[in-house]
Amino acid sequence: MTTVLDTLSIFVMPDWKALIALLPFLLALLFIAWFAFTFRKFATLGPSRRAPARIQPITPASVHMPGGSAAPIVVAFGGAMLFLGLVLGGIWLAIGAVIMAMTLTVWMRDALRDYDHLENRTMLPAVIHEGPPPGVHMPGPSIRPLMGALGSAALLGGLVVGGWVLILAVVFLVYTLLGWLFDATAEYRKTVEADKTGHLENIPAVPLPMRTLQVFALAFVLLGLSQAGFFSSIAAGGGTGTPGASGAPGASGAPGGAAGAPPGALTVEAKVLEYKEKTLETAAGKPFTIWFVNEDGPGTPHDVELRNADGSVIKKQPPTDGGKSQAYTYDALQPGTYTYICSIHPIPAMTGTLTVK
Ligand SMILES: [Cu+2]
Repeated sequence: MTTVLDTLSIFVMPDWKALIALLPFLLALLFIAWFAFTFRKFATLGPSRRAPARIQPITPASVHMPGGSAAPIVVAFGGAMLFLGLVLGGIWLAIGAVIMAMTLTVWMRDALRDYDHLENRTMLPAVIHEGPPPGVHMPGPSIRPLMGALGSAALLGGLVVGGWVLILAVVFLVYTLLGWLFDATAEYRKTVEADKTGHLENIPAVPLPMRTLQVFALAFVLLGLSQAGFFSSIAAGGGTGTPGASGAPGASGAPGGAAGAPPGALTVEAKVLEYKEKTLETAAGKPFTIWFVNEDGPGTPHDVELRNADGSVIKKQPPTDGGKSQAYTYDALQPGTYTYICSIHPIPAMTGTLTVK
């Protein structure tokens, strides 16, 4: 009877929290269904083809255009695998990077084949126009979209890492977008002019700003390394040998490490977006302290947020900026397993398990 009542209660009084947690899965299912539907629609469109019946595309005389290529889709898959690896970390990152590199190689092979094809066909007349044919207006090639893509990528990276890298990314993106805006304004002026003269002229092509790109690239690399604590570890390594080589906790090797820790505290160190200690242990029924050492550079804050098995936060803690240390105190806990995680970078590398016995 009790079993029957228990089973019925699920339907009479549903666990709303669990149901809401299922929403993302429901959305994912909908998405997959929609994708399958679209895929089926395209797959069944037109007569079905059995390999290898594909007709070699023949370019009409005087026109050069590469044929259809699966490379962009393959590379998109490689990109997805790489991002998955970045999220899952560890061996998955290596697998994702290898798949990405392989898909890029596929694209390069395609491109090389295109190029060879072009080389062999010496008969192909190369028609070089001075500009668009009369009566056609087409803006010239522009470097702005590529720089916009670079800026967006830098911005996303900056949002993860924070600090000066983020500021630099914003500066680069603003620089790019302003340039794009000026180009667009100049194009618009030419169009207005054309209304009077009846002749539309392209704005002069913008050369690739190599020097600016080089300066930004160098600044990104230097700031990124500095934020990851690369230079401070070199400075520390010069004096006392490789940091952390002595291994034993409490050794004076770690820069600014366990030195200031309160007695009996559990130490957690973070470096390059990763906790060094991924498992901790403490006694049940006793208050305890986590001494947190952030060995990343200033501008890269981390914290140690202790969570219950259901994901609820036990005590909200302030972040610790790069190069600083902080004691996170906790009240006594029941025996069990708890998760500690960086609430700023909730990735597997910044997640650990606390066992309370
Ligand atoms: Cu963090």
